[in-house]
Amino acid sequence: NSPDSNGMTPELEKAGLLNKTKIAEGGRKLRKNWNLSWVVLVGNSLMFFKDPKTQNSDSWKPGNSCPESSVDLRGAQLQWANELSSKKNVFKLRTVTGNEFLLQSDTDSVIREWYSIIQKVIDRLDKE
Ligand code: I3P
Repeated sequence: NSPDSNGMTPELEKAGLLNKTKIAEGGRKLRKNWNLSWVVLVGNSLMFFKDPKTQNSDSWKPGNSCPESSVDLRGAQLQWANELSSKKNVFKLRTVTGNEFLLQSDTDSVIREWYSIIQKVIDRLDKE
């Protein structure tokens, strides 16, 4: 059941702080630039916020500050990618448009929860 397609407000699935770097844009490789990001998963979108003041679970709602970037999870691919970084607990998210992000947390349980909930959303969209 997709909350987006019937006009209902999508639900907040998860929000929290992760280290993030974009490593490709439209298939073109980028130089890594790791930053702490407030990450919000709502409906089919993963949103990244820069401003620490936006770090609450309402930050994605209309009227609040805009995300730095937003990723459509439809058709996206997720994989563990510890070989792509000297950091531990790294996974890579690739969008259909060829944008690639690495996400990381030093806390094992935190990164596992994010991996699993993002994969769940991707799987749900694949079945639609
Ligand atoms: C990069 C920076 C990154 C590092 C990256 C370096 O150097 O140290 O943190 O990625 O390694 O190139 P610079 O600041 O000069 O751009 P990790 O922390 O993920 O290892 P890489 O080139 O092996 O990806």
